[in-house]
Amino acid sequence: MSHYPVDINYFLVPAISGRMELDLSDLDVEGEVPAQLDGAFFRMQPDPYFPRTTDEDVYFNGDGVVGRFDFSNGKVGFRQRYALTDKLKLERKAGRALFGRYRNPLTDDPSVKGAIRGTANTTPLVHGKKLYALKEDSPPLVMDANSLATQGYTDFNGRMKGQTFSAHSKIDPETGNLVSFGYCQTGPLTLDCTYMEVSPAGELLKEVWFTAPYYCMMHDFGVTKDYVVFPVVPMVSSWERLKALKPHFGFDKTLPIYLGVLPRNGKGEDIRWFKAPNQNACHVINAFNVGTKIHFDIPVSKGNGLWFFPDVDGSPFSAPDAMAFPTRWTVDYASKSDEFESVKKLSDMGGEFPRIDDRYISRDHRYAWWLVIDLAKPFTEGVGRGMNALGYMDYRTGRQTSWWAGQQYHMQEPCFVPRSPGAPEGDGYIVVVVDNVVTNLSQLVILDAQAIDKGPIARVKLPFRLRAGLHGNWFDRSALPQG
Ligand code: V55
Ligand code: FE
Repeated sequence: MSHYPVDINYFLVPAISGRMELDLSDLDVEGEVPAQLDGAFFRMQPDPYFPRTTDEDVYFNGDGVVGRFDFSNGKVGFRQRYALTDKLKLERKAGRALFGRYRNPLTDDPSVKGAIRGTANTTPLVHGKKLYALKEDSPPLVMDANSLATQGYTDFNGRMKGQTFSAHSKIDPETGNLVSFGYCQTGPLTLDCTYMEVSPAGELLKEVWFTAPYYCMMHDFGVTKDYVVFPVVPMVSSWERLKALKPHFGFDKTLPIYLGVLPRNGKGEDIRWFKAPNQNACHVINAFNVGTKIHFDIPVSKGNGLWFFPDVDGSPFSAPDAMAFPTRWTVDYASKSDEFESVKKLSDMGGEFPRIDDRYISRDHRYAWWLVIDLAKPFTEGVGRGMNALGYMDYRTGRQTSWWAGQQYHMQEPCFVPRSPGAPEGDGYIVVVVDNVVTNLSQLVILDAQAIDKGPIARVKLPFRLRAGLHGNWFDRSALPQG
């Protein structure tokens, strides 16, 4: 078993909170939940509803389960429901799994041919009072943001012609639009991509088509005032791989990476692809532009970060090469060169799942928080090392700090919560799920966003352990439907 940097158990935890749908009120709290916090923190975990039909159980293939922590008057409730995808509805009717391997339609039961394979398992996002449960291989699934009842997939009244909508769609705080993109838009493995914007009223305002330089996992992107920015890293696939029942993705060390820059008011042909040597990156910190210059912040690693999508050349997983460090890539849309203008490492605290104060998406942000893998800290034998600390940086002063969750804890993606909707940038709290891997109990920990090193203000306790989650977002009560 590998204990470095992240143990495989962290993602599999098969027996933890399996198939649980529940409502809890007035959770047990150690410390004090800030009474002015009024809203909900939504988070998502993949959790296969039926046992797999194949030997493969890639964590990314689990059915989406939304958790909703409701904050009101210093009390916290928790509700958890499955995203009732078309896939899950078909499987529940049959009483067994019908869909096979992750992103491999060749492994499905013939009865479900043509059905949307999405699991809606990556990101919960509220926009226009609707909760979208997002997965990058399928359209957005609409849910009720309070009851978590599923309404179904939307194509925005027929206006969305592509087949996918990124799990890393973002709300532009300037326009209020939901800005999104998708890849493999005309079917699995195709090079067709789109950039989309949805108004707060739910109208698809644009769908701009462009072509990727090669097929790969286009997981996240950047939004600036004037541009959308697409990192292309060599987590690749092919029909040969799918026919051979290999994992959908594998990392190719021979390919360059690209950063695509498309003016938000432009046409697909206006995209420019900037090129850099082979390396890897996944979740975007933020992006902003100053004139034609685009600053794009992202944790970058030398090699593959996902051991369950192994290198295509068969080389073993390299934990040191998987460690990602926050980095700033700068390119100039007006440049004559297709090279990056500069590359700057921002921190020596390696990790992933970066967040900012989301009210600063597309603007020059001052603060970032992310999950750190602190190799100097002890971990629990037999369970393995997880992401064990929270990192903080202030770009203006250069101050960087961290909070170690402790030897018995693994951490999930943090989320910044403003002290109040109008509070200055970074003035507020971090909420972060931590899992005790010894007692198998999870907590939602609340920290002062500017003093994370002082430790939690409050620990909200769940009477069970959550599965490893992907992404989470906070929404003030004013963004939620009434009732
Ligand atoms: C990611 C997660 C996914 C997926 C593709 O974190 C990429 C990256 C949870 O599903 O399908
Ligand atoms: Fe993600």
